Amino acid sequence: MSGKLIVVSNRIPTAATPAGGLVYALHETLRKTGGIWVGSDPEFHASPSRSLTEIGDQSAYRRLAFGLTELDHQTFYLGFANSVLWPVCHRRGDLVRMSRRFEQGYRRVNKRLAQQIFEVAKVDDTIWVHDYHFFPLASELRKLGFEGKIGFFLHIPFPALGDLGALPLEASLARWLADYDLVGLQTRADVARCLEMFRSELGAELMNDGKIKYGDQTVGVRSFPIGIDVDTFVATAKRPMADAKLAADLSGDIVIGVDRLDYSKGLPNRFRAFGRYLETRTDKSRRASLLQIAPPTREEVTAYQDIRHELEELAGRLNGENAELDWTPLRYIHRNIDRNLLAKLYRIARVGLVTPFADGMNLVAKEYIAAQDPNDPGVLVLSRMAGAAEDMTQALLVNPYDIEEMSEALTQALNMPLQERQDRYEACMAQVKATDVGRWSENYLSALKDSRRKLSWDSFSSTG
Ligand code: GDG
Repeated sequence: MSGKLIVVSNRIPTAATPAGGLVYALHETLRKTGGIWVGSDPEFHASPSRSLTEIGDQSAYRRLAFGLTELDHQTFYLGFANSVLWPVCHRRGDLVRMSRRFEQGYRRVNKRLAQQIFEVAKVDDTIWVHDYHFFPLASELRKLGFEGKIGFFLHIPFPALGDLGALPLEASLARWLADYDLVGLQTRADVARCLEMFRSELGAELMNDGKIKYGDQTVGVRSFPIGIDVDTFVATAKRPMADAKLAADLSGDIVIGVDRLDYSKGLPNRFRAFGRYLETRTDKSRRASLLQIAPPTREEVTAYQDIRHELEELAGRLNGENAELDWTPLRYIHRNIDRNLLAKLYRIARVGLVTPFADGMNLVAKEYIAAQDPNDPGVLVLSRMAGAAEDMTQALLVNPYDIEEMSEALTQALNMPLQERQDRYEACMAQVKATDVGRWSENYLSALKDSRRKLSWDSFSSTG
């Protein structure tokens, strides 16, 4: 890469070294390459500034924050991003809330951000844009005359053609994405849906090299399945739990679920399936517990308030009907817990229960596998609808709408012989290692470096 790397994501990490996950991987990438990370800072909520503002640690790379007004927050973030695009991409058209103000806010923020980035970007810089908040960013940058490389990575599912109909007419994902050099998606199924959209909306055609072509433009569309920082997670999970009392309290058959409290994660059906398992188990002396960690998210959006109420009611009923004086079948924790503790909880749990209705990838599935003791691993029960299921085929794959099937999978997982657990763990772990997040960002950036948006005359002649 000749110029500098500019990463754009909705939130910018403020800690000198951010803990875990995608944010950590991008931090590590920028630490090596140098460059700029652009994102919003919640502290700036009330005081938007016209130019990007330096925040946090600036030693290895620059962190530049953009501000959002209260109106931007309501219309761009809570509105178009999370009440239109998020439900459309997660096949929940019934939860879409339409408002012209949302569209205007989304366009306004993307346009303003493009201007702010344009002020700091040089033509040989590479811009890497993350997620659904910024679909139109490349189009806005191109309008300003930016000709350098711009890549996009979508972390959530790419919507099916039928679901795209729920978007306002002005919001054309095809036109927006066509202004990127490389569109990265999580899975091969996402790529197939994206190609279908390009064909149908722009009459685009697929070329031999996997790029798509329309008019005089090409755009690369490829899957880059995201993963976790495997070595760090394995090392953390291995360390013994500092709190001996907590470790003793958590003895027995623990089934673990860890999800932001989002309607896409399938939590009510998970609780129902666990209840069904308790009812149908033949050995009533066996007392499994579901430990569900579900930190709050987007609490200002009505659909998130509704799912919280539904879950609280279900949790109360499940414990009321099944608890004993000395046994609480469901522990439901509605707050964020420490990442190091999380790794150890995964390791203790006999089953990892991951049952989203739709999910770009699902990193919890990969974290659960990475945290296991290879000599005595637990079992991953995984929704077929999670992106992770495309490659982790040796998990116990379930239909998240089928309570009976999930309950049976729990019985199977809790009774699985050691050899089968080890075989399944090894197959899943091979996939977790193959998609390590460090390798993911390297692969993406190397593909972006080799990509080229405009079709030149020589590539016309080589493809006939
Ligand atoms: C989006 C896509 C895609 C959760 N609770 C706590 C906590 N977490 C951590 C998990 C995991 C992360 O949050 C969640 O990642 P997921 O991948 O499961 O889901 P989304 O947040 O929806 O992420 C998704 C991902 O982007 C990456 O591309 O896989 O499909 O929807 O790392 O461990 N971490 C801590 N305390 C908690 O209480 N410390």
